Amino acid sequence: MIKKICILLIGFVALNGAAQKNYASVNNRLSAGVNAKGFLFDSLGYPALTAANLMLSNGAGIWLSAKDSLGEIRVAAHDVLKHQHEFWPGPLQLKTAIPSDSNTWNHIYPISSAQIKFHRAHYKDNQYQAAAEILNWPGSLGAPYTQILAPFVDAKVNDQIYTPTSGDFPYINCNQLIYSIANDNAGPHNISQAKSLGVEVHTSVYNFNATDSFLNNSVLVRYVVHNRSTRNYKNFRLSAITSFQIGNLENEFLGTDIPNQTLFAINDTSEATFKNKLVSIGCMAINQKISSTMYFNDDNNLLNGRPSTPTHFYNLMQGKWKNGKSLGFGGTGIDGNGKAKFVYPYASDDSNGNILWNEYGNISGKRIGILNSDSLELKSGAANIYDFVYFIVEEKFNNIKQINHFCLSLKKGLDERKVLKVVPEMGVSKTKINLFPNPLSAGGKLFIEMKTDLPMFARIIDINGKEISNYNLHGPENYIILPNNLVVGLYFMEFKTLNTIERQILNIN
Ligand SMILES: [Ca+2]
Ligand SMILES: [Ca+2]
Repeated sequence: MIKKICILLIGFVALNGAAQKNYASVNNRLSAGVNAKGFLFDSLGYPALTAANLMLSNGAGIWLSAKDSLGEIRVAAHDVLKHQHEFWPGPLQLKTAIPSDSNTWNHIYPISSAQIKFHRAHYKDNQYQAAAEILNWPGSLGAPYTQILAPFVDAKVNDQIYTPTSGDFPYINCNQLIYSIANDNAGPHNISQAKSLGVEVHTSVYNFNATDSFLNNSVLVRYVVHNRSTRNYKNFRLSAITSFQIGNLENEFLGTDIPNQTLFAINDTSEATFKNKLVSIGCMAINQKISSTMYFNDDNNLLNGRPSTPTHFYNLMQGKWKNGKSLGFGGTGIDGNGKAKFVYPYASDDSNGNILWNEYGNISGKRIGILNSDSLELKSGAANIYDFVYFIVEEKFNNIKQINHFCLSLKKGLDERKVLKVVPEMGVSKTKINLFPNPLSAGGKLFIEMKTDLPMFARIIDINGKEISNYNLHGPENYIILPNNLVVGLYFMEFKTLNTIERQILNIN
């Protein structure tokens, strides 16, 4: 049923224009949806995370925090309980962090590799009408906002302006993707009661081709946080917040797989198994060090209840209870002994002698997990990237071993496909390219070493700018055989990728 809803939804998007929608989902074995506030959510029957007919999460998002130079705590939060967020659709103006109009920007941007392929093959055709998803891709914007919003390839003009009619196309490295642009500056922060950070958050939800069973059971969520304020944040943090619900009942237990940087939930056995399998869902941090995991309950408990002040959020994001008390090792974490940084780690906590601590002695219920990244500097004008993979595991058992096994295989699959490579989101970073040998002779083998996995278009041009030959390059190491008829003299090797262009002198002797 849910899968049908998702397919119908995408059909609707295609017919009526992607820009008119503020919610869409990517579909695989695991489906995920996102809205224009960067929230993976469940509203009007649209799931945050599902597999077939099975609900896995009814809301997932992020918390951001930092102290400013005056020592004041700043927070921006998604509220996984009431779905009233401290994020609004649209970008912020550079430096001033003035928000765009939230209503105008109340859109998400779904795109697929098939749509891009079709566009690239047909954009020159007579009568060709590009799909709404291609036309509406938020590639470029310009002053007073950032020039490049969502990654795209400047196919012909290389002017950093997204013009799909002249062959520009969205850049994605997965099967389906939804892009969402939000900010924390367009309204009051009524959940945390904190001042805003002045950040623009670009959320991408990816899915992958179904050929890899691990990737097929996963979606990747990338948050790129751009600091549009004039403040430098020395201890910026991002936490992934997930309200878990596997199936119909809120009867979950939490767990942390520390070596795999994963927070997960499992169903207790009071709920029927699904086709004789037990289902677990995990959230794994990919590119950031995780400093702690926590949870909170939907109640007024002074330690592990709902956070409602800037300090509450700040403490929880550092692995402490909201009143500042340390997480205890054992029990529910509020009544345990000693200190811990990770909640319910099974036997994966080295700092506590790998003593087993899981949740099986507790009463299962509604579980809201907090996966805390370590603090990082986020300077004015800079951006940090945070990748998380949500995944589903269906096994006969519901313990940490299956999570561990899945995480290792998933990481291998992601690595092999190079899906985690970072796109230069700002579109202005130069790629380091080394040519050797240089000088060399006509007909010789020229090695090109470049620190990027992005597809690269290269050409040799003479000093008058006339093209001699051109090449498509892929991967970090390449070589080309120079034409035999190059006469002695100076040339340029020109390299073009996404929105950047770079020339190097090539000396033929
Ligand atoms: Ca262009
Ligand atoms: Ca359940």
